[in-house]
Amino acid sequence: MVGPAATDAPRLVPVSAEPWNAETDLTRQAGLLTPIAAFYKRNHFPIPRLAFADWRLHISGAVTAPRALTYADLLALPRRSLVVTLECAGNGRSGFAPAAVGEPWTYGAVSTAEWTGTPLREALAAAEVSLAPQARELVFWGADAGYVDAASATLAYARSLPLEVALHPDTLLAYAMNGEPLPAAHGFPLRLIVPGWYGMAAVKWLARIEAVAEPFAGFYQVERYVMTHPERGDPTVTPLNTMGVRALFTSPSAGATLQRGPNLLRGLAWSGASAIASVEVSADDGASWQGAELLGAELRYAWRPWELRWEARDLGPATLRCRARDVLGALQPDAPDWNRLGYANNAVLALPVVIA
Ligand SMILES: Nc1nc2c(c(=O)[nH]1)N[C@H]1C(S)=C(S)[C@@H](COP(=O)(O)O)O[C@H]1N2
Ligand SMILES: [Mo]
Repeated sequence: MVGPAATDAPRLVPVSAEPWNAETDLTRQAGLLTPIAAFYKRNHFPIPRLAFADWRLHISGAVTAPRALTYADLLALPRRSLVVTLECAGNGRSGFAPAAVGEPWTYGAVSTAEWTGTPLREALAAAEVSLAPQARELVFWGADAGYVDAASATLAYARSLPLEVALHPDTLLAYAMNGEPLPAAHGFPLRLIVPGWYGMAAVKWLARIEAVAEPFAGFYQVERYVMTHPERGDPTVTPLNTMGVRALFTSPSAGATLQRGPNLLRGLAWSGASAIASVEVSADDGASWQGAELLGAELRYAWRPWELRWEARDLGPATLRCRARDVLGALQPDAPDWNRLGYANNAVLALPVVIA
């Protein structure tokens, strides 16, 4: 399918060099899949360079017997491909005022690929792994690690999933992306894909899967990727899971000049919880909304392209807004839910343009 090309390089907008964080330029997103070279990169630590020859996926903890699978073992298992949109929970963080802690993503920490691998449940079955009755969660350990100031400790990247999510037939151990072996930056040789969830669940460079009897309390499980509102005196800590519903414009870009008369507006919409039901556009600060056309087939886990022919009547500056509703009825909020770590900002965006 789509492979890296030198001309794709400018499609990645750097956010930080080490660790490597970069967002995709959505105004250049055409079609459903993001080419690998343009796919956003989100890393907490330096990228580990692993060789598949001596790599093993260890399965341990509350299981009847620990096991280790080789790369060849995994390739021999039943294969499944899914087109899945991955969005960082921090996407849109720079839209919070006052500024929230964390990488200052604009709106390009989201991309879509076709992921191929084997359902995790198939791998466990093939390895004849039986979970002990006390097992409650599976913890996924990445091979990357580093010193984390906020934790005053050296940590590996690790995340857990409840058993029903981990063992869902669409939860994949993925070894290919857009038909190519997983690139180093995206988790070679193996990463988890949890369709519908924010990107933090998709653990890269998988080294070990551990069944545990108690809820996992690792740094990236309980100190990060949680919504908290200490500023309101609210002690509730809500772990993030599925991606919020959101629509974005891919064309025009912010500040573009449009002609008076008909203009084709285009964008993408997705929700982690369900398919997209509708996308609407407003040019009058949300007083009235016009329905856009959803394009292509509905894919359960992928963003949906949309377009609208919009008639620009008045010369001068204008503000366009788009908003999506998902099949479960979730609608984007008008204002972001400010939270200390700046997650899940899926508020309706205002796009300034000029009609000339
Ligand atoms: N091992 C490991 N897995 C990881 C991360 C990481 O830093 N280390 N980052 C997570 C986060 S926060 C996101 S958003 C996605 C990004 O995946 P990508 O770089 O392939 O786009 O990977 C997730 N998996
Ligand atoms: Mo992320």
